[in-house]
Amino acid sequence: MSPPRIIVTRKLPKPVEDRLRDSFIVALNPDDTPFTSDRLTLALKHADGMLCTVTDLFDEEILSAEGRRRTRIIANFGVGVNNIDLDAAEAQGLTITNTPDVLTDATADLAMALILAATRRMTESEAILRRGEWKQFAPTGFLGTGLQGKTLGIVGMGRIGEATARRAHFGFGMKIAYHSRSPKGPFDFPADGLTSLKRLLAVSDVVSLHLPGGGSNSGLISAEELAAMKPGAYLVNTARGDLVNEAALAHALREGRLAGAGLDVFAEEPHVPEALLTLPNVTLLPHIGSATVETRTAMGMLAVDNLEAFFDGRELPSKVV
Ligand code: 8YV
Repeated sequence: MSPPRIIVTRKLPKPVEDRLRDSFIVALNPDDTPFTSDRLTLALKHADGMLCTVTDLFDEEILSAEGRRRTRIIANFGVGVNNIDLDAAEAQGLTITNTPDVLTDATADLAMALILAATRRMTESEAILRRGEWKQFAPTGFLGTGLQGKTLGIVGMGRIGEATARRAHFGFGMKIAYHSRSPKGPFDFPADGLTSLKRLLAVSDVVSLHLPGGGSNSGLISAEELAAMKPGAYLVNTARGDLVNEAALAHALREGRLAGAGLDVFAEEPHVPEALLTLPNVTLLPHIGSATVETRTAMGMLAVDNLEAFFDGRELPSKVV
């Protein structure tokens, strides 16, 4: 029997591509041009399996397009699967997998980096230096906020939320409060679970988002929630951009109601709203939460583990539906 045909939508780390070549008849994407929806539709007709990522939008229309669909599994490179309509996939009998765990540390590291960047005004002060406007050291210049004894409010206490909380508590002496849909814990650090999101926002000096995007989570942090935050607090988002109303956030930052923010994700990537780009007190990163050589390689390997297990008829390491 000939090996399954796999279509890979983006360029992947070399060890991952080498392994794909060994195990499958594989079509790679060496020039890394993102697939159009027509190309995704075509790929579903020709491949037994696909390895895709956050830039590939598998909506209901694509997943249930007329004509013969050959694909039986979509292995998503990423823990978040909001780029795939899971109900439509399930209705079509498609298997969907993701890449949890392997990116927990890298993403939590970046959340911590953004917490520090925001509270220590790193983007704002570096921009001043680069413009040649830093005249001299000043005892009262560029004063930020210390983290010790402050409260970090985690929204979504899953794997990445917990790893961020652990870093903040043990590394920086922060108190941890959290809000999660389902009961969590026990943890190896003290953490105050709050059933009300508004209450969490009201008690936190820094709020960090760690929950999936899409569905009912979309717009979770709107003008009302931002208004519930402590005056002078900070917001960090390494999860998904659609969780936050970006216009309302820009407004709160411009008014100084919030002291700063750190964003690694945006509602309509790669578009970043002008209202955010022109603000000094927000650090803006191009979705690099998991972007280390080690992590991106491990993510690719886990996606291949899923594909191999599927076609060998073994249990899948990380099945979503
Ligand atoms: C991915 C992420 O690298 O895993 C996720 O959900 O946000 C990132 O770590 C990126 O989204 C590609 O899927």
